[in-house]
Amino acid sequence: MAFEIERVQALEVLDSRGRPTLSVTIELADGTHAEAGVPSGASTGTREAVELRDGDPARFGGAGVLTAVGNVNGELNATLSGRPWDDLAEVDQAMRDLDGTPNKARLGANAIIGTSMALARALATSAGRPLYEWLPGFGQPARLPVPCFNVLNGGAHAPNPLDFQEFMVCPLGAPSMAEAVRAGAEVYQALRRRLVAGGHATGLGDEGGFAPDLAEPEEVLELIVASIQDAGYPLGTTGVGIALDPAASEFYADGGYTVSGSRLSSADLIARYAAMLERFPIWSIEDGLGEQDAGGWQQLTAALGERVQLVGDDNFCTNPAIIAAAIEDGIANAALIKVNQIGTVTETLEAMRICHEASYGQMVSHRSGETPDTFIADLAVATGCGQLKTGAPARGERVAKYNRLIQIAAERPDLPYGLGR
Ligand code: 2PG
Ligand code: MG
Repeated sequence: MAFEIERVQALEVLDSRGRPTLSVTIELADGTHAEAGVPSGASTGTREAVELRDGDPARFGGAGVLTAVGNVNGELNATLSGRPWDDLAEVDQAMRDLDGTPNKARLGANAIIGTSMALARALATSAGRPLYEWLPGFGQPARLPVPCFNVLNGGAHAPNPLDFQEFMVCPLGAPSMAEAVRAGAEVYQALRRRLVAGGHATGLGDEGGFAPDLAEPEEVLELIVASIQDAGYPLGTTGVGIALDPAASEFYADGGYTVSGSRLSSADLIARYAAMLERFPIWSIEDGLGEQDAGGWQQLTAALGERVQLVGDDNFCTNPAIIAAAIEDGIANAALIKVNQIGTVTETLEAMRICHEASYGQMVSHRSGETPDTFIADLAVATGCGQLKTGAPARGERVAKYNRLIQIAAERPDLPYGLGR
């Protein structure tokens, strides 16, 4: 059904790291209002759509977004308002055309994704439907995703000596969404007790996970396994499994990797992961190798792709064309899905469709810089992808997404929970 946009407006607000981001508000001609908060990453892929920052050192150390705000209030508002549109995809395409660059560098992917998310939400509201029902799927029936709780932070998200960025606990065997969130929270509290008992600091990283002074990934994995057991859950598919995001691009340089001071080749790191799979209930590894290391990724996929989910993030950037090429090249078997990495909701859904058709998994994801916006919880449910990572079961901007899943589960008790495979 055709619709008209009355006005698009943006404000410069703060994200969860205290850095500026955009809040975009859309008003439709029928009076519907909707708002969206734009997320922002720290460990970013080089081929991500461009997040436009002002670069004015006098404001926020150059990180201000007033130019992007001006682009929403100016060009985007002028182009999108006061004419009929058929659907979200048509508006998303119009924004891409207006931007005119391949990576949204002129208007800013932050300006465009905020507008796209706000419009999706406005159209759902206008249609009287929850966002998770309104968002168009692509053949996978809706389901409640396994929440992947990032309980221990390192890498670019914490100042500790840990090179691996994310250690997630995933209640694969939970009987329901609410029980899954409970399991994540109980393991998190058990981990806090273990850290305190071990004399470690319990300060938090950017995604709400603990950031103790530990360097060896295996030491962290031992602590997490013990915490899952303390909390009374079985390990692995019947209980709580572990997912890793080493974010290896961040510790790759000059053709090799540096993990807790040791220099490793791609083959060494692959062997290290293989050994971890023997010892720990790991079911998913994201960015196990760097985005610069396509050959290594092929070896990784050939060596471990049958045993574990291998998720491309920095190397895929939620980009439909890049993912399609990687599928051809035998790289990974799943993609991380971040709306701001590609910059429109329509292209995000296209990336997920391409994965689905190639039997690649899809894990919807937050960014390390977030707002209380819960769009990605609805996106994960609507697309039936079965997995959502959105930080620790702590800190408002992370918890908001998990609480939204609990709300959706209560509204729709008919929806199945879990990975769906
Ligand atoms: C990642 C993300 C989210 P960032 O690497 O997967 O956890 O981090 O938003 O900093 O890119
Ligand atoms: Mg990642």
